[in-house]
Amino acid sequence: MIKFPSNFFWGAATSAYQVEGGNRNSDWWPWEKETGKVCSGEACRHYELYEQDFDLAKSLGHNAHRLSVEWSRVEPEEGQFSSKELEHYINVILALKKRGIEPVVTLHHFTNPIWFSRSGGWEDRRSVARFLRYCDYVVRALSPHVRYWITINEPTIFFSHAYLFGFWPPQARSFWRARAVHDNLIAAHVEVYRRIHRIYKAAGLLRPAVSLSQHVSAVVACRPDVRNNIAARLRDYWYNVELLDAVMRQKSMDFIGLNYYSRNLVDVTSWRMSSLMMETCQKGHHPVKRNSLGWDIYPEGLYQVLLKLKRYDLPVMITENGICTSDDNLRWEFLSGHLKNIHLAMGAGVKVTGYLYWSLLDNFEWDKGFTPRFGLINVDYATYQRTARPSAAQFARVSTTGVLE
Ligand code: IFM
Repeated sequence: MIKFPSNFFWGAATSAYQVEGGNRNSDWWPWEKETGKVCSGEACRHYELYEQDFDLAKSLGHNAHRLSVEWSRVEPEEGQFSSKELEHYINVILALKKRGIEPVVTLHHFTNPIWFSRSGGWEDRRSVARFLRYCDYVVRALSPHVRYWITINEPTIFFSHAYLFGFWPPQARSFWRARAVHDNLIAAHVEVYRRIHRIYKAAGLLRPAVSLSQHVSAVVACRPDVRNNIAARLRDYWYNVELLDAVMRQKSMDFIGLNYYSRNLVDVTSWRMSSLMMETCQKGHHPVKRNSLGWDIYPEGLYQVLLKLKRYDLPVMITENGICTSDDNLRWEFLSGHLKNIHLAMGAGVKVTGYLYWSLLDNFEWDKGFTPRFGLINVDYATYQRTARPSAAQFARVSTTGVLE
């Protein structure tokens, strides 16, 4: 039996674009149509059904919930803010608070307003001031109700997928463009971090806790030869550590928001940069179970990552961890396996403050569409009917008692 602290945050995470539906002013919306990808469309209709979804979260014993504000709703045209949309997010936050659920609010989760993308996006140095202006507007309004903020979700995934590997809009494949975005995201995070603290201080509010959500994978050399070891070190630095180090140097993290999913099993066949950066074992060495997108299930990696983060000497909140699968027994195996490793890491001195499963609902998984099912709650996309999965009830037993049997 494993016991977690009584003040532990238990819950799930979502992001606006993936669940709300109807985000027409976001850059993903036209991109889906231009590229012939699956359209996010109505997504889960969470924009209308959020009360019902939070009732479910409450009934599942959640005491925290991570959500994001969709920038393109709040500022659909440059400098023109929508008080109606802001009001919506205030109501969403109040709906959580009414149910005794602590909101963890993300200000940027992959999507941008169309006007922003068309005027240089994150490559443009003006992006920092633009993002700050939007955050200022949102934070002033939500600050009386929110203590936990995530400035930017998975900045490393964002700039690599959108600017380096060309998977997501604007589908660039350029090291230098990605680098410019990387630098601007860091600057934006630091500015917003400072602005949030200033706003709370001026209003005499309790000190907020501000972070970003960093995607960290367990980088493991398949065979420990020189080339694999070097590639593993480089990858760990590029994808996991560099950005974290940069924001830490600027003292702009009150806790670490950690998104952990899988391992990266390094097996490189050449010294080419692309191999060093991306090549993984294709030979089925060290086999483990996988999720429906083919990602390795590797719970011990979470323990390894948490121990690495210990050097920053900050509390860690798991802001995402989850599995897409059609096998709900596997979901529980995944979840309980990761919880065990969190507990082990806590025993080894890592201060973990909460666990937010990705995701509360099945949702729009970006370029992969609606097929991957990450939810504790099944969404029937024909009727928008929600049904909690058995794993959600198993997780509820942990979240309500703090005990994992
Ligand atoms: O769905 C995404 C989320 O938007 C960011 N983190 C990873 C999840 C699963 O791919």
